[in-house]
Amino acid sequence: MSTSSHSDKKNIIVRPPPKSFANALTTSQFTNGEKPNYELAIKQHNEYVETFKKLGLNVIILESQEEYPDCCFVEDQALIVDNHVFFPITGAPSRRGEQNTIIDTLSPHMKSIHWCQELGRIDGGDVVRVGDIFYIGKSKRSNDEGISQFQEFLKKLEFESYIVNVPDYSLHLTTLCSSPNDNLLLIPESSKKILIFPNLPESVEIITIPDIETYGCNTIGINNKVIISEGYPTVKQVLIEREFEIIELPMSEFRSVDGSLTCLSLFYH
Ligand code: CIR
Repeated sequence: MSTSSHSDKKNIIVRPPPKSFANALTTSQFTNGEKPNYELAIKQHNEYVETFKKLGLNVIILESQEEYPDCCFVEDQALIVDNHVFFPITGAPSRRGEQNTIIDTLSPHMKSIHWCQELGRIDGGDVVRVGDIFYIGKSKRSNDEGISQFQEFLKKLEFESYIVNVPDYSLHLTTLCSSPNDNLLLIPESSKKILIFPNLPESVEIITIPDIETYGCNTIGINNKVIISEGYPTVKQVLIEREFEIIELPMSEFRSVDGSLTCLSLFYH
């Protein structure tokens, strides 16, 4: 979702977590190291899928892959911009094989296909689109080479893009912020000083959220609705005040391995 425009959300690709999900990578930013529970993760993933079905999207469900504990985090494996795709080389070597099924599923629907070249590294989770401007996180998963290749791809499509440094304690840029519509950016209070978004249009309102609700800053907007994680009252309140309809989803098991709402999907039209 982080690269799709708000009108792009017609088809969604998801993949349920595999039984090996307890071995997913984690920074433990959001937990004390406890492992996710597979059964509960499947239940939460089903709720996620049902939500998009109810919203009228065409949901494409890929098969889980036992050999890839992180395979449910499909967002990292493709950067789709207006049905043009850039396939990244993801920062975590253990996750690269997840991409093959995504390439096969997406490619027939794309207007053009572009490939990250060695030694570029970039994860889909490092890209946040705010209206027609792209912010690309420089994190431990994305390097200068990968970022500049993606920026070239965006330039050909006539989009502006800027680099935002992601603090070491966070996995991705999307771990810390989201733009539920073209004119809003949700970020945690302490990140406001660290995350610099160059050239942000004046029409964009930055809403700062208490640090204790950092995880809740990752949201998915669809028209006047916003999907948020359950248990983040300030996030909920600020969005209600701006007249959004809120859909809350339980995300505890994905949270424990740094996975937010946007990480579980890829959108195209
Ligand atoms: C990982 O470390 O790669 C996974 N455990 C979490 C990936 C989250 N993806 C995302 O932010 N797009």
